[in-house]
Amino acid sequence: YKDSSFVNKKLREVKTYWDRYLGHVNASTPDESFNAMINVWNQYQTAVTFDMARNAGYYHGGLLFGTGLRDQFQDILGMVIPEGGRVRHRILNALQYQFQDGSTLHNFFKLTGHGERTHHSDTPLWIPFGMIEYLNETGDFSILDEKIRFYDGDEATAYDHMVRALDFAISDTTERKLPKIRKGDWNDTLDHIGPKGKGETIWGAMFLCYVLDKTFELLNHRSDVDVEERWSNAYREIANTINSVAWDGQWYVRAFRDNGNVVGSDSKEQGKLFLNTQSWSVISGIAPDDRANSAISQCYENLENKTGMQICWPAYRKVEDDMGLISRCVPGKKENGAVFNHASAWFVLASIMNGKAEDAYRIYSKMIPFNSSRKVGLDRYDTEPYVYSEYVTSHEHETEGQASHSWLTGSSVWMYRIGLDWILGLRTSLKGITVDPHIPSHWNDVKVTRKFRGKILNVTITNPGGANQGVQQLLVNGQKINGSWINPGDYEGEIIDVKAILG
Ligand code: IFM
Repeated sequence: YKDSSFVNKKLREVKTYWDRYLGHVNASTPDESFNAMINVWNQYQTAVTFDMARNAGYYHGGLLFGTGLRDQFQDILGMVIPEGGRVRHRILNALQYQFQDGSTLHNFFKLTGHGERTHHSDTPLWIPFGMIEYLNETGDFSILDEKIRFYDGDEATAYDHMVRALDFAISDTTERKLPKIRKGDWNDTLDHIGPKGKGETIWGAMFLCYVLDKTFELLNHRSDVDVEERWSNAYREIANTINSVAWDGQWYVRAFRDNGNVVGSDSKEQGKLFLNTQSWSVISGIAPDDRANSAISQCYENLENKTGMQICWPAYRKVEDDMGLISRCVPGKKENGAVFNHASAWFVLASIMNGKAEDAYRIYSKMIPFNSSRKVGLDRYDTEPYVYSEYVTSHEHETEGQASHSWLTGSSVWMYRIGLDWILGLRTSLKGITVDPHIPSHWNDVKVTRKFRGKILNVTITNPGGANQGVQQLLVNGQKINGSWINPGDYEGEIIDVKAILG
């Protein structure tokens, strides 16, 4: 780097790399904060998380403490759009940490190839989650035939790894067929609810239903009738059980402890209402309409803060030994009642799915770091105002509005994909991509460019009647199409022109 022409060459390469990377998605809406996040900062954070933040950073040394399998499979959500090949490699690499019975290590150490088997109940389920996301984006079914060794020997195809993960999760359940929470679920701080192997996770049950549902298109595509029948039955049985035992009257409870004592109920003094079981009751499709409406409304009523949604309320102020770390965290921070961005993002998704696009956008917009930091002032916000942080302190603590753990959070990829897939509405599946926006009513004339399976989609959304959702007309290359799915392979040329009219 002593030679300036070499330096200039390298700088050009860096610029070319980022232009190509960021060139996969570009949105133009009336909200400049939204555009700046989707077009630049969100995508940048996705890359930093994928390559760096999980290994070394301000808060976490992945090389030292291990890389989480659950985190790996979510991180691909953002990266799969520009770098499908790298994601393919990462999925196959992660599968080597799975056991023959379908269970997995919870985390692994990149430098040694070893890891820890903690028995977090959700970890195996992120395998099918990530696999389906990869297939939806790329349509590359060849990954399913790749053979990978299990951590305890023998090998099987990636498809078989996926089937074993789900079969394991279905079998690791209590007598009434609810997942055992064991060492925790997505929420790492619920680590003492089920040490005896009896405690149940209701969020985990909903997540299991969601992942089962996510696989049906693939099972159908492969005509895997036996598995489809087995898993459809499992879905129905678990969904029915949730609805018969986990409805608290106004919302869904969060879990049951080893001794059957409920978590997340109005009857409790602390931790009455947990955000995740309300969001996932909708995302998983298990909630009947009246319950879904009540669960979502209760969240707006009790959990909305200046910077997003609080993860639970009221925060724990007394230690509960049969809850775990959550009740030892500072009230209003971390999983103990902070605005936990990852969970808040899922609420935005649920709220959109529940038909509340306008309210959902209010929450989405509050969470955009430019806006959160503006509300409380940079001195209070503390972290980079263009990066999602794991959490922002809620009103339950005197330092309300203080952010922490920037870069190191799955919320960034979820905010990116909820913005792209649900607000702008460009959702992928095996059969292609759909245009189904859920936007604030005052947005008219939105433009999005998105690369997808070797094509460039130039999408224009017009909204003459000030609607939130509902495409009245979809034109592809000037032709009105029936239905809402676009298979890019059906069109000649690299550029596909799409016009959606809301009404
Ligand atoms: O789900 C976890 C994640 O794996 C690590 N950070 C905290 C999240 C919630 O507990």
